[in-house]
Amino acid sequence: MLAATKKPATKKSTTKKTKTTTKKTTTKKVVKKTTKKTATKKVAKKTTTKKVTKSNRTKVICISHKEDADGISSAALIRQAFGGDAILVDYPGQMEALQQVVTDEKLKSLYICDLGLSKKTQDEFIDIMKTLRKNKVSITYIDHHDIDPNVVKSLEKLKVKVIHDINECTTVQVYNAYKSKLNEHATFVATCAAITDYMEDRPLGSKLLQMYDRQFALISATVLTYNIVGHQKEPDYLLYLVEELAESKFPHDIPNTFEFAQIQVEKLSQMIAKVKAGMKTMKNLGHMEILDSGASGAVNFVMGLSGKDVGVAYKERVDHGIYAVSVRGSKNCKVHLGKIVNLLATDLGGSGGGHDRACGAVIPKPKIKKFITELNKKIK
Ligand SMILES: [Mn+2]
Repeated sequence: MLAATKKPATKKSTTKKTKTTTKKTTTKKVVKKTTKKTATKKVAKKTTTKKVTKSNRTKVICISHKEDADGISSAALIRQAFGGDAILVDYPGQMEALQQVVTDEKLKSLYICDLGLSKKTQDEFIDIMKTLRKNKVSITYIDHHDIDPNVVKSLEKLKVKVIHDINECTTVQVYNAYKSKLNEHATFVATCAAITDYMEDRPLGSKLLQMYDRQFALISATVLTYNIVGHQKEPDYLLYLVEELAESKFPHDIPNTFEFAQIQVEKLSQMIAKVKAGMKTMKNLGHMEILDSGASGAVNFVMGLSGKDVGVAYKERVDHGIYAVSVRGSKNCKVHLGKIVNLLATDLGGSGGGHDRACGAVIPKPKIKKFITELNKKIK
């Protein structure tokens, strides 16, 4: 307990440091690059108006997934290759972030990483891309979630660069596309991302893992993941991780990461007992409502301990009137859970989707039982 109370305190102090440094350095960098320009710009702004705003576009932004090592590592490699700032979001927060950047008159190029689209979001997504392209913003969409082929067509028509392969994690694809702009350490960042996305056995992912001692890569990926999962409510810490990875730090070189991982491991071990006590089963799945942690941290235990090939964990987001749902399939699960959940969630007024054996959804609170019973029917 002492350790548990001690560590977050040190963490807070580092986070605070980064709170100020992250923002300052990033803004400083932009200012540095454009000091002279902005000086003249400001003057120019006063006299002319629209012509200037066009040439004003200097900003690079990467919107990436904040919940796992693949999203954080993608943002880190984009930062190493192109500079700029990251905006880290979860799936439901993605559209809000896009609505925000679309109004940014300084935006020059936008990278969108590891954020799948669903039936519910894809039309609005394309509309926002249209507006950005009208403003001559260059856009690169890099992902590995299942995607509607018509969306890819629409994006390519708009000259959005689409890098999409369901067979490699996003960071490996970022690495592969931009290796000439990245240093050697980027291979390690990509390896860790592949491990956490269960994709270190894929053609590119496995080649990267071969470069490193397997156990060293596994412990690094795991510690990184636990630090990401345990800091979901501290956006500045997550941005700090992006910076440190972009600057070629190993997870063990980032202060307190192993100590923090130990706290997470202890929490997870308590989860095993809770899941054993609270889990329910249906014919084809195990499910459980989670009250005091994230659903995604519990879902693998729900699947594993239920003895079923599909596990569902759901947590209420009280102020939103919804459940955040995580779904996992075992290796024996032969259906594409991401596709099924995308359709089912949309039918129930929510949204969702993802991979064949790992996906998530947002479900309106009154529909959660229906979601589980329907999913149970659809996966036999
Ligand atoms: Mn991913």
